[in-house]
Amino acid sequence: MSRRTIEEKRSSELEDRLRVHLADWNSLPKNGIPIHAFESVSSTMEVAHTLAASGAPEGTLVWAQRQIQGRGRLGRVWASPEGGLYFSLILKPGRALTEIPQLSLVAGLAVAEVVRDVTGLSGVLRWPNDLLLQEKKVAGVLVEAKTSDGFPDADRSVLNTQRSTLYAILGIGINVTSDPLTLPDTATSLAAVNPGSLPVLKNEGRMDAFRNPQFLYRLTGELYRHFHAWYDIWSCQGFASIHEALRPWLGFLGQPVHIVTGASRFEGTVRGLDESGKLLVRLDSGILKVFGMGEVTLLR
Ligand code: BT5
Repeated sequence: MSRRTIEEKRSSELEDRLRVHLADWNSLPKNGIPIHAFESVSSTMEVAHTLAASGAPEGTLVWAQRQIQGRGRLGRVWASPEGGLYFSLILKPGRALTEIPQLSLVAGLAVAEVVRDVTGLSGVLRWPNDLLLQEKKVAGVLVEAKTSDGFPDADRSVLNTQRSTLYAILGIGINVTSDPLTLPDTATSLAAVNPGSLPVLKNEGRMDAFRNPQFLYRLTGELYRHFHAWYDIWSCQGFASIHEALRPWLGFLGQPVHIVTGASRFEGTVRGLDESGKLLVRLDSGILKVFGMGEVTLLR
């Protein structure tokens, strides 16, 4: 999507509504947060890449009511009907390229905390980028880095440590009131999990609160603030504090799983994260293996 098409498709009405909920955020950048909001867009990732390549500042928010070609990792599809929260943030992390995949965990932590705050339910983070509620996926996180020598996704950034990160795009998708029929069987939404309380919206009825369009804007504001608080800590201090805060959220600890990376499949027991956010798994053979990427599924 070209810069011109982006400008033509922007919705100033949506941007104004979002701005209300981001107005009290004044840490970054100086003149308020640049917001690009759309009723419908191919993918907020694609738009954010175009904007970042043409110099949009760190903190720029790209937001959509629905996506036509929402994407996950490795070219997978992210179902993006109306009723979900979809946004991407432009980041210019001052950390080493090898640390960029940690952003997925930084964002996952923020998503888990905000979802708990608004639903009263504690989810489980499935390394490296999913939030599960009642064993179904309610949110996903995607990190794509643009480096000085090309355009790999962050998972492969370890291959050449001489490269530097020009920018990273963080994408977050949360199913809020999305119709379950439009989602994969493995997915759920905030409205579907029947939460007990909604501290953020305590003066409104629970289901009504989810179904109120204002809720999406408020959720965006909460998430933006929450993510940036952890992002600032990560930027200044590295992964150690994130590692600590993630501990109670990490799913499948001590449980048997299988992990698929590329064409390989492993079975073992999750032991936790190493100091750089990679997954530690005790394989059935007894070897402790470190995974930098992969799909983790619980073995029953
Ligand atoms: C992810 O990938 O979980 C990353 C999702 C990131 C989505 C955001 S929305 C804003 C921004 N713009 C985009 O275009 N993307 C980002 P992955 O781990 O590869 O998971 C993809 C898998 O999750 C799919 O293969 C399905 O099995 C499942 N899935 C697809 N849509 C889903 C949904 N809406 N809810 C839950 N699971 C879904």
